[in-house]
Amino acid sequence: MAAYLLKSKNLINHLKPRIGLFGSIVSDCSLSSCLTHYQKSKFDPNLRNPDEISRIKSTLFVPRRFESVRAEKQLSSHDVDDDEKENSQVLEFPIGKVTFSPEMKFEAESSEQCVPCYRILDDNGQPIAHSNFIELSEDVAVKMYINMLTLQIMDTTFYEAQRQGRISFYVTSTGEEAITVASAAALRIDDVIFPQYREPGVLLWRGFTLQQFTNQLFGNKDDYGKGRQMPVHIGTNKLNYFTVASTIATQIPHAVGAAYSLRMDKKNACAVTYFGDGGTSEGDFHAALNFAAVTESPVIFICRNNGWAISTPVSDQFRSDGVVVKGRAYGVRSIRVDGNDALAIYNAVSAARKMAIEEHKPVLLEALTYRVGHHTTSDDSTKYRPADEIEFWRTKRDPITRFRKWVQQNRWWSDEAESELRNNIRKQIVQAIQNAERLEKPSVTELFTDVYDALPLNLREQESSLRETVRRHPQDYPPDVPV
Ligand SMILES: Cc1ncc(C[n+]2csc(CCOP(=O)(O)OP(=O)(O)O)c2C)c(N)n1
Ligand SMILES: [Mg+2]
Repeated sequence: MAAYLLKSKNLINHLKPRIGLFGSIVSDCSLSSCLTHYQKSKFDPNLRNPDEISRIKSTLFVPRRFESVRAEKQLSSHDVDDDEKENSQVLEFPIGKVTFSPEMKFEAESSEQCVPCYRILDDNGQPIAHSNFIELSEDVAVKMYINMLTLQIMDTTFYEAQRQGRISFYVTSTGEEAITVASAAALRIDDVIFPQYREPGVLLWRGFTLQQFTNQLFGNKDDYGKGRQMPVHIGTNKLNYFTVASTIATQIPHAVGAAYSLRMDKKNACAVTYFGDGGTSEGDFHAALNFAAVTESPVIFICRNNGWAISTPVSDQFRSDGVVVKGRAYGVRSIRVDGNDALAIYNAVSAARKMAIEEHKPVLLEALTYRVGHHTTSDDSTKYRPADEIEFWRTKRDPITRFRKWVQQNRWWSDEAESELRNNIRKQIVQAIQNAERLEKPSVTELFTDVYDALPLNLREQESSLRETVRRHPQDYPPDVPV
């Protein structure tokens, strides 16, 4: 990939100022030197228990620092040498021991080097030197691959269905399939998901069927949301998947609250929330990280940093080294991962889940990726970004192709299996669309149910006013909605 980029000077010049943090992906050398070896670290046998923590907490001004048993020790500008330590007085402050310094030194706004990006598979699907990862079973790896490919075919077919006017709206996950599918594979069904809108891969992994996806898109009477949500705004309590929140970032504090409750109930589960880089520009993200840190809640924050929030590039959203560095500011452990490497995502989320549940540590994971599709079917992204940038990520950095190479090297997949699966999935989706179109819509009565136990007067009035309006102007309302 580096060679490709060197050939394409124009592209580099374009990418650098706009998506500067992707610089770390450009050089393979920086990537191979940054592997974390969390598996080598031993688990702390004297894990703090919650009772012990609350005892300590009652002494407000006792400084306490939680030593990480898993995170690598980090060198920082705060590390002072022994002489300095001896000479300086120390301020015992609730946050810890603070040394004094005669030097007036402002903390730099950024470090010289970007935080490295954890990766296992190179662009060619080969494990990079010294990579240390959990061996995936054939079953899990193949299921991951099948889900990623299914998601890709769903996206193509449903996108076309929207263009044909059969559904009103659609959101693709193109280019980001590895993040959702591989993270879901590393979680357990009891882990509660708080999604944004580009994470149907998690639902696929959890067994949401193609027919269920399609019913939701068509808002028919078999849609769990009873036609009340926009297409793609799925929710199902059967799969511990909260309804999609497209009011950006609102799901992030919800996840922390849920995680806190899981911890109080001593559940062997965590909350997991997904959001985009755009979500980190909202106050909810910051409040949530802080709240998670102080409550020591088992929550994993998964940020899909895909370079764009609709037409706003990340360079117009923040000047920090991406999102990963924000974890440290709030006392949240964090890692940057190559979002187009399914194996790296799987490994990082597996480790994060252990930390969250066993150590009561919230974890922030920044997955570097790229939104290859338009923002939604209401967008044309070629109006604000160059076509060759999109093409580069689509052809050179596709996460599905990369993972397929690895699965096929292991002799777990073949060209025949590939074409059989592609045909099969396409047929199933076309059939699901035909079924969904035939089913009638939910009744308008459903618009008013499921919020109040007994319908209050103002809603009863609205309901009868709606019926009356439909009766008087039938031409303005869809004929297939029972009134
Ligand atoms: C509170 C709020 N503000 C603005 C919007 C409009 N909006 C919808 S999606 C979006 C961009 C989100 O970008 P990002 O979080 O990076 O997710 P991505 O679409 O890239 O996956 C915006 C601004 C919204 N839905 N909610
Ligand atoms: Mg984004």
